[in-house]
Amino acid sequence: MSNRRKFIKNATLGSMGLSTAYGFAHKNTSGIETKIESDSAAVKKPLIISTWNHGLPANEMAWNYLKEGKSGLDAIEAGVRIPEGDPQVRSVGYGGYPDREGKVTLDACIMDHKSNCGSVSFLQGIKHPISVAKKVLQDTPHVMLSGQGALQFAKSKGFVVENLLTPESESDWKKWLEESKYKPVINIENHDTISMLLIDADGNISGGCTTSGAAWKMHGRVGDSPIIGAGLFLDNEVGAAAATGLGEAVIRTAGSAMVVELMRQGKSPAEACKEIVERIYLKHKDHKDMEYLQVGFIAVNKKGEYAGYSLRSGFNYAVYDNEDGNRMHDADFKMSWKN
Ligand code: SD4
Repeated sequence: MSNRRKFIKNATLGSMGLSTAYGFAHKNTSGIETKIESDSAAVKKPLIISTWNHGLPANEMAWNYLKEGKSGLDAIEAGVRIPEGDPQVRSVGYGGYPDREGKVTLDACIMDHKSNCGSVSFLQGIKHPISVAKKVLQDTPHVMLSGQGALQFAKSKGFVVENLLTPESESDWKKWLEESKYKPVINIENHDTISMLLIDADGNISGGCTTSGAAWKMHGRVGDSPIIGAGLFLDNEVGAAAATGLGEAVIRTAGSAMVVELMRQGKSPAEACKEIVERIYLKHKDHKDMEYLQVGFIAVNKKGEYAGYSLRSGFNYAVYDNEDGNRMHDADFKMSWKN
């Protein structure tokens, strides 16, 4: 059956509360039992979930790709290219805030249901790092390319080098220089990283993540977003998770990988996201980062159950499925910004 026909069939079955057969309680490829209950009636697919308001247009594009029968990987790439190319989105791609030296440096990664991954970090001058990350996945024996090497690779693949610092971002940077205080104000300084997770019509999971990182970071700083296991992780037998927020805290705790492992042990996406946010809180409550710490996770399991949860208020995410279309959800959170 063509992918397009499968998409229509599964979307129809999904809306009837039915689905093609799925087994969830099984030994995975490493022989470890995955404690996700067998429930062939509950698989919700296709399903797309993305961080922040810019997730809505990104989901829309990714959904159209799936509808046309394109792969999950292509849909992720096409979806997150929307905020990457939008100069109004000041935390991703073109128009993203620069580092303290006025350089826009970008991080991105992408992963498919076979655990193939591609990633670029500290990449400059390329508007769509997600597409370079996909090329790393497809055309190299590696997972991650960084800095000059990533740029050299991008150029060899025909990517055009351009100035990504818009006049608006340059002027904000100059204003910041007057005081030069590093204090990332996540959710307030505009929207943040886009992370996208999806289940395609076959029930296969893929994910991607792209960002300009923390505004006014040190030159050379790389966050969690291009790091498989930190900013993004998935196991096609279990589910997927992705992060937004202060990358340092997510790296310290291997955030997304841990959310997926908790789901493997039988936790729901909501329980798994909450537990890892609690853990991040406990590890950081006496840390210097606590004053401005925000982290948020989105997660989806193989059944199509999904959730978002953040340390502090203000995190939201976009979900697209056949039943309810494309809409925003406010994530549950541990505390408000005043605590
Ligand atoms: C980073 N996690 O570079 C990214 C930034 C982000 O919400 O997601 N901000 O640390």
